[in-house]
Amino acid sequence: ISVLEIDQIAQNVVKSHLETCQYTAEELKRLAWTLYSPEEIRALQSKSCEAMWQQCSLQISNAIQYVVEFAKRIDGFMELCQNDQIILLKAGCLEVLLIRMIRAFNPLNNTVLFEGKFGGMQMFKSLGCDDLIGAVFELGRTLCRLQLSDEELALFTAAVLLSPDRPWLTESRKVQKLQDKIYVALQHEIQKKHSAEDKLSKMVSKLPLMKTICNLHLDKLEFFRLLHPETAVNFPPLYKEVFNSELQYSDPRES
Ligand code: 4D8
Repeated sequence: ISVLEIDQIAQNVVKSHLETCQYTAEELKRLAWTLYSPEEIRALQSKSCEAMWQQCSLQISNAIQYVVEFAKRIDGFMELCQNDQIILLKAGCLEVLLIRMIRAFNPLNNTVLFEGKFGGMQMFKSLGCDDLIGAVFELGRTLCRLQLSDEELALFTAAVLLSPDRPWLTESRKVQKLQDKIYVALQHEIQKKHSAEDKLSKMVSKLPLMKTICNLHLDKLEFFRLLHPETAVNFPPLYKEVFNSELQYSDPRES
């Protein structure tokens, strides 16, 4: 593998990331101090659990669409068999969202962008998932400390998406080769910026917490479905498709 090839991979992944980010870095900087007022926070907190779940699933579903588009633009992804494309997206898209979240996370006051304004974790109180939300905000804080550039974010999310160890992959060797190249490009990018040499291992060390969060989210969703089946059937199709536990055939790329 040549330096030229590494550069081409980095360029393609970074371009795909920037084209599918929904907010530019400048937009986010401008928005960073647009906070929900205490009254608005109170209004969110006094929503019913069902309404807040509906609202969050809609936001997640919207953000997933951009992740699907990101995946499609990564060289090599569309050359994988359809089965594997679906497996990688289903398994990886929440992790990608959680990494992308740091662009919309303000560690100075522990707030995150939600429907156009920033708010702290108390805004999600009515979900009844304080442990999940606590873990998400903790991840936000620790990832922000790494001060990742958009280039690093792009390559890291691509590497997470192209994880060869997802269950039921048929061509995991092919996925492995793509991921290897992306990690080489990421290491190269880190060296170029003269960042700490252990930055990559610090990034990788956050993956277990992300996996925990994903599993916690699935547990919460399963429980919510039992309590409020009539609300859960009306969740956005893409959200249902990505997080359904049934082994039924579905393709998040088409929603
Ligand atoms: O660019 O699309 O505008 C989080 C959701 C981010 C969940 C979204 C959320 C994001 C997860 C709403 C609820 C991450 C951005 C905004 C909405 C990812 C929590 C916060 C996107 C990056 C920040 C900014 C609640 C967007 C984790 C868990 C959900 C349940 C249904 C229990």
